[in-house]
Amino acid sequence: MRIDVVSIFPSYFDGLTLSLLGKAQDSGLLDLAVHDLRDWTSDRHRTVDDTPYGGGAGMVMKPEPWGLALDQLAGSVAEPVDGSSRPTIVFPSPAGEVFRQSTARELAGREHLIFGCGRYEGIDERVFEEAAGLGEVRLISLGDYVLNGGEVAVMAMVEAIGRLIPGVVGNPESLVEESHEDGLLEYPSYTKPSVWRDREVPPVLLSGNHGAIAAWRREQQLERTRRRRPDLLAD
Ligand code: 6SD
Repeated sequence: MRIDVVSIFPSYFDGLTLSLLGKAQDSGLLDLAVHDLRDWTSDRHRTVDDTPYGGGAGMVMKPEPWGLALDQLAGSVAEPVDGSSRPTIVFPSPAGEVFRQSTARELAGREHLIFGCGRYEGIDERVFEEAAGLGEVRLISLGDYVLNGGEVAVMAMVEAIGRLIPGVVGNPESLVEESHEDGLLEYPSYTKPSVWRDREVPPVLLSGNHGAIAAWRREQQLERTRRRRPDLLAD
């Protein structure tokens, strides 16, 4: 999978060279490139923002650098005749659809993702219209809170998507037993020692009875979900 990220703070993404996603890049499973939006400016000050039409507080990201960046990056991957490699272009936004595990699964199936990180009061609206001519545009929210820009949201999305690329997580069984994969929260985990500060590991886990362990874990998933996330069980 190819992922391009465009930001005015590319060093935010240095952490993506670590751990599992770093290995995925070394092994060629993930081709990740982070770009500085200012590379598509041409003035002396490498300007990416301007005052908003209609007035109001703050600055808005100018359309021209975004247009040039997206033209170049959308055209950077060879296009099969059927057009199937048109990229999916994601802009994080508190006004977008909520990012879920199902969204991560869907986007992990794409050949080419481009993430555009807004800053200031956001990006000139015409950039989204223009991007729709280059690929599928998705405005996606990490959750119902406001960040200062798209970078942290893109970090989270790239990590959630990247670990679903086949081969990135060493033991694929660890992908199916985690929170949100079956609509429930994950069961609790324990390791040695079996007693720590007078706290015992639930005895069923030491019983060797695999049927009883599976039943106990299911019950824990249901109980936790009822208590912490009743919205996941509603319908
Ligand atoms: C100015 C942005 C881009 C500002 C954001 C996304 C979520 N879920 N909260 N806040 C956000 C994204 C804020 O550019």
